[in-house]
Amino acid sequence: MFSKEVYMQRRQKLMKAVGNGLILLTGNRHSPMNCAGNTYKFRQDSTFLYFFGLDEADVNATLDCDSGVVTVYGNDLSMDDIIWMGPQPSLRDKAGLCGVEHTKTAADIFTVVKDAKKAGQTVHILPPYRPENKIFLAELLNCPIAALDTYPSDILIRSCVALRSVKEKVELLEIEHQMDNAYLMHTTAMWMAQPGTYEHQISGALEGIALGANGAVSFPIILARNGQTLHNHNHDNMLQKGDLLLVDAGCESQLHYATDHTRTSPVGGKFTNQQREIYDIVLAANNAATAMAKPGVLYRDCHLTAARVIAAGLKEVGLMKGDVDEAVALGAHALFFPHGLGHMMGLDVHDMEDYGEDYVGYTDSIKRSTQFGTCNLRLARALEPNFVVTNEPGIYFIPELMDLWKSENKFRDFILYEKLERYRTFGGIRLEDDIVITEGGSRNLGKRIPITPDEVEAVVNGLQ
Ligand SMILES: [Mn+2]
Repeated sequence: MFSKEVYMQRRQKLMKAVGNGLILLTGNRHSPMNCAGNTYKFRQDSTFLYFFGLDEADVNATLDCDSGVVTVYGNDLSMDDIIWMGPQPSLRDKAGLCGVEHTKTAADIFTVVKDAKKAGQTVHILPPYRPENKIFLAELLNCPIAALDTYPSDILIRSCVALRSVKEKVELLEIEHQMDNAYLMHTTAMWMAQPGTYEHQISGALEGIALGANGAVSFPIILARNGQTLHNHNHDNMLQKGDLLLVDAGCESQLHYATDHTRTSPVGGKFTNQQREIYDIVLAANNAATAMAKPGVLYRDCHLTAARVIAAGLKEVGLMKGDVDEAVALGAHALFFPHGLGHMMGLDVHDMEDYGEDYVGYTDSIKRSTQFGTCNLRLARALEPNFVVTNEPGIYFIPELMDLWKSENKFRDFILYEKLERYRTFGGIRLEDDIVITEGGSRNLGKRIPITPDEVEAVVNGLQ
């Protein structure tokens, strides 16, 4: 945990920003995997971690903006619990670690919320995402589960976003410290990218690195010779010489801060000329976006810059034609780059996505595009110092999408469909870094994981 002052200050800021009412924050519970006593690895709710740091199941909290009283609710262990799970500090002691003086039993929260409602106090909640918490909140607020959708508090969400978007020094240190494990995961994947190796052998090794560092993966690993499938979680294939292996993976620190990188390696150790040509374009797009990222710049403009670098590069290779700016404005590049440039990262890999993507990445004046491709951009708003964001352009050859657009004669003025045939089995390339916005620009977090084609080949060949 951070020092208790960190959590106390965050809670003060939150109560001040929300202004009045009772803020109700739910921690997570254990979630059964196949029976009640056999649970998934516990993951605390990120908002709860941010304001309390208490990394354990079955605790909840209220912050009374009107009286300033903060209370943590939970039960101390029974002798039976201690026999099975060992002794634990009392709830009072644990609450003390994050600077909370008031503790009550788990059941007391029902009375507190009921009394608040009776007194006409607004009860602020965040959008629940776990079924167990939806049931709990429905009981607590005495409303049907379906009606919970309309319940979350706009001001609470906005206040949490405002606080969590700007990373504190202690958070940046925690994230940056975790980058060594991210580096090890990705260089291990490169080193293992050999013919005859199965994808799951590599994903298993990477997950082991995350767990072995007393953390966890920050999201299910995306690892595939079929990199054109953007979120590929099937790891059944055996790698063959000449394949491209796309690995999008990250780990969580002990305090649950995420990393998220993507690298693409030539199986067996040598990019073909065709692969290297496309790789260089993606790398140029990544570098251009980082060079441009600074306070005041819309991340949407970084995304569009990356898209223009991609369109210009594909024009040079002979797969696109016409005016690059026009092609990107109309969305023709999205055949090859159908996702967004990146997202915020922090306690969640897609930071605060449980609040709703638009709250985090968009503002009242910066609205989400409806155009295919750009509509998937998670972060479009203006950057600010100490935002942590991912930069992850890619080029993919998705046969089904190429066939569909060709049959529809879509963007014939910009796309040379006949030339695309040679790329049907190419797969995809994505290159993702984690960057922090500084006062005057941006910088990579941690030592940059090998990324130039020469560097990557060297690692695959065991030379680095
Ligand atoms: Mn990402």
